[in-house]
Amino acid sequence: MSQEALFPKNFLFGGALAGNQYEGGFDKDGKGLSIVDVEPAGPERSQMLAHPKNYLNIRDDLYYPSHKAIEFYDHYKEDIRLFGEMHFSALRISVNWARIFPNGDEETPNEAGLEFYDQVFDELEKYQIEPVVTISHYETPLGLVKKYGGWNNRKLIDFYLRYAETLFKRYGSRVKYWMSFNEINCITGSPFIAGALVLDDVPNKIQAIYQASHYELVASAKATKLLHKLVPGAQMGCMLAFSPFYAKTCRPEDQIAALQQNRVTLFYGDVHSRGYYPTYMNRFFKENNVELEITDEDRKVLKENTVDYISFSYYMSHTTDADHKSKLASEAFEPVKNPYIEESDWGWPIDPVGLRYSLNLLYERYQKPLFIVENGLGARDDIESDGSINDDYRINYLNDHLVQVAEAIKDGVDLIGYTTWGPIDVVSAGTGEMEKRYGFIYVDRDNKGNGTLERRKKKSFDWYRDVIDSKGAVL
Ligand code: P53
Repeated sequence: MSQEALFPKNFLFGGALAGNQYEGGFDKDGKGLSIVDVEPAGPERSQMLAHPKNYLNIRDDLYYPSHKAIEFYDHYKEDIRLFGEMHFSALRISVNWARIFPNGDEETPNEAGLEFYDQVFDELEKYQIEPVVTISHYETPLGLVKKYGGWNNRKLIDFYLRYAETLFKRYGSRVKYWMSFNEINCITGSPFIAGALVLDDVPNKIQAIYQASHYELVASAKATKLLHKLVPGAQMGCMLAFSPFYAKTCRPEDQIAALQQNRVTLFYGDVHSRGYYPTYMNRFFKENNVELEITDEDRKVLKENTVDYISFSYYMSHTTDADHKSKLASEAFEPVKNPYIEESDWGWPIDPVGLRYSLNLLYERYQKPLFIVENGLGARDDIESDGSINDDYRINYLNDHLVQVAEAIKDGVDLIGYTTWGPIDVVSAGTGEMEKRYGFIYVDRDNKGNGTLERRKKKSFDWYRDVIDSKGAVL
């Protein structure tokens, strides 16, 4: 126990969610299909994500967990009350794009979809929980894939802006912190999830991925410009999945490998924060036959509309060496084991100190406020015979990470807040499982969609409330 407050008074403390992973109601009140709504659970999921072409229509023989998720759509009052009981000061949510523009290319928004979020924001206000909003969290309308080919099409910039403008006008008075794209760098490893790209038949995938990245970066800059114009005082952040790469040894070649591997992610922060393409990309593009369509207007928009803050998810660190360096992030996961750290049941390295390292690295590089908008442990939970759920492993994970966050603040890092991933159990984005749980609140639903949906507090529920109340003194 530190016995002193470790976090500043106005520090935002809470949880983070994405519409498609908890709302359910996938076709309610005029919502269209999003890309997630055709991502099945089970072994087909990874097949689908790698080769989506033949999976773009709903099939009767597959189970799609986003369709029902945990049915927050009908339980939002109960769930937000529980977040209020933990004394959250912030909740990060995403607006589910296809609720607002069902196919993505309509001229006018779906009013019933907008009303749902009015109600969610009303409920959050009751408990003085500040909403933090992701505009696009892996849920591009499926119509934009089928008709336009996803983010490889420049037209998506305008569809995205129409959607963003609708949100800024409707909710601008209630939301200060916005994020343009969740884990934008994940497009390099998961082009369907993060870029709505179907690359089954595309020979130069790297070309396609970086062209789509460019359009997303321009869309983000244009949305930033619009936000600043429509809602003075509101802030736009970029959002990175940040898992730093360590070099396996002090061999100089291994250090270069780690440097280059980190740039696969940092490229997105660099453009968002500095407003121009870093020179190290020239060589990468040349060596991979990538030629991007970038207009003078794009360059101007990027330059003039950099982000206000840098947000990121942190779950793990990675290790690499000169023999294992790879071009795209997904290929780089776990090729080299780090003997100094343990792994979760899903093979994710657990490295609290890596979070302090990341905070320092990002703050030095960008000199802008940071916001940790995801962190947590996905684990199986068991209910004891007395009904309790003793998730000490989750408490330990979060405790150790928060201690390192406090160290980083002492190091001088300017940090807006910390929101844990999935404060209530939700569908896993990567695997589609319900039983990879992150929550302080257990939801009775299994991998196949069975269960009563009852909400039950885990041991970590009271622990997190005490952390928030004491501003970290109990850590
Ligand atoms: P799940 C991979 C690596 C790091 C973060 O992930 C990732 C992913 C994608 O799976 O995604 C973020 O549910 C994402 C959330 C997601 C969360 O991490 O696979 O922003 O939507 O649920 C945890 O365990």
